[in-house]
Amino acid sequence: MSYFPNVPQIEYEGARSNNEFAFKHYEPERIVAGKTMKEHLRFAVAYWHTLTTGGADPFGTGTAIRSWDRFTGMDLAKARVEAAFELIVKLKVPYFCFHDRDIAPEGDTLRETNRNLDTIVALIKEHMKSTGVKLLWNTANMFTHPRFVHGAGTTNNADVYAYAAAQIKKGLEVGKELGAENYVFWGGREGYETLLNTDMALELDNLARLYRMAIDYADEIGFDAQFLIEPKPKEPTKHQYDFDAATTIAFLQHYGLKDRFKLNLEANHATLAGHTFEHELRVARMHGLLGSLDANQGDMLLGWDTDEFPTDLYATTLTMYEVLQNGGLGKGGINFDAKVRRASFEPEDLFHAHIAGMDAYAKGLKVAARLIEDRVFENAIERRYASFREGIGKEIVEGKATLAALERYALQNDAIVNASGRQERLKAVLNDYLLSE
Ligand code: XUL
Ligand code: CO
Repeated sequence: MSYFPNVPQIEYEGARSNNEFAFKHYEPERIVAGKTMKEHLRFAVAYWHTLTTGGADPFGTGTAIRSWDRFTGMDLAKARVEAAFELIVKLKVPYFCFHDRDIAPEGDTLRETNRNLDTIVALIKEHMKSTGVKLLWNTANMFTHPRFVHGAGTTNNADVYAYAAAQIKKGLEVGKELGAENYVFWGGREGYETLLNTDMALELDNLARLYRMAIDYADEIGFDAQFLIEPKPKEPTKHQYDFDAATTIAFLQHYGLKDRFKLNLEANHATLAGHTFEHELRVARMHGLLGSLDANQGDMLLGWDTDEFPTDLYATTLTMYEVLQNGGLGKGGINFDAKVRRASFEPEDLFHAHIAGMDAYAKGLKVAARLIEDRVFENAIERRYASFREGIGKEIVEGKATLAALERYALQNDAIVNASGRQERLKAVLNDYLLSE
């Protein structure tokens, strides 16, 4: 039985193909910059957006036509697994990601909830084995249920904190069972609405304590996934503690957790923080903490997380530029944390959306590889900072300069000469590369 009878296996057909169910740029086995595209991009399907949610927004109920929705309860959860693997295999995506609550419904008690989870995890494990599809990461949903109204790791209620800890413990066991390569913490409600009722210091200390417990338990059970924190500045809370890459890195440094975590960066979260995606990647890369990506795009005119599928070629190119300069994503990958629009409610739209995103990233990879090969930006940057490779600049960089020495130099150096930054020229060159690839 097929959940997507109208969709064939998706294959690469090249840029001139007008087959709507074909890749135009994503050629999984093609070698680019020393590795296959598949190895570079490590795509993942996000279970929640693609299998679980149905297009509801604050003004209307779901619109999505999903043939598995004729089931309910655990039957629905099981049907979703079948649909998920059909979609993932047809799209040639090597990985998927999920929250515990995406794949199995909550029961009346935590015990029952865990039993539901175990049943679906066993089913998923069989499908992973027969298809070769792997789990990029799993995570715990500690934000949907009303118990998390005040947060999970940063709640004021110790009973809720304990519940969250139990959920994470189970999540680590599930991750180990399914061979997850990473484990993600996104601070769904880890933030605050008003400082008037908030003990920020205690909340942050408690969050760090929870992370430490997770590390200890993963070590205890021999789960060797890379831990990832996913920054987001706001939504659902007014202020999220993992605001952006820099804030999260400061947190990890402060609490001595930097060696065990990396960052899972999301494009739309960067937009909400007032950054470009490539800015977030650069900050993480500088600190050796670039872990994985949640690929999507926001809308510059909207102030919330629209989670659109990524189609902006400038963004995918500059993102892949950072990824290549990082030497790849290691255990991480590119997870489509993206949803089809509410009006794109037909099942085929799920394929169009993923194909669009995969092709946009594939194109970005190819263009970024050529830009790096030709040292386009490297040469420009090298020239721009040449003054720090000789004379007084070299002394500054080598830590030999003092204020007095620099004053002596400045006093006798009357004619300061600056050179153009050539921004428009560089943007034109970027366009040339994009158009000629
Ligand atoms: C929410 C978001 C989450 C995380 C996983 O904005 O990005 O889906 O990726 O909890
Ligand atoms: Co995300």
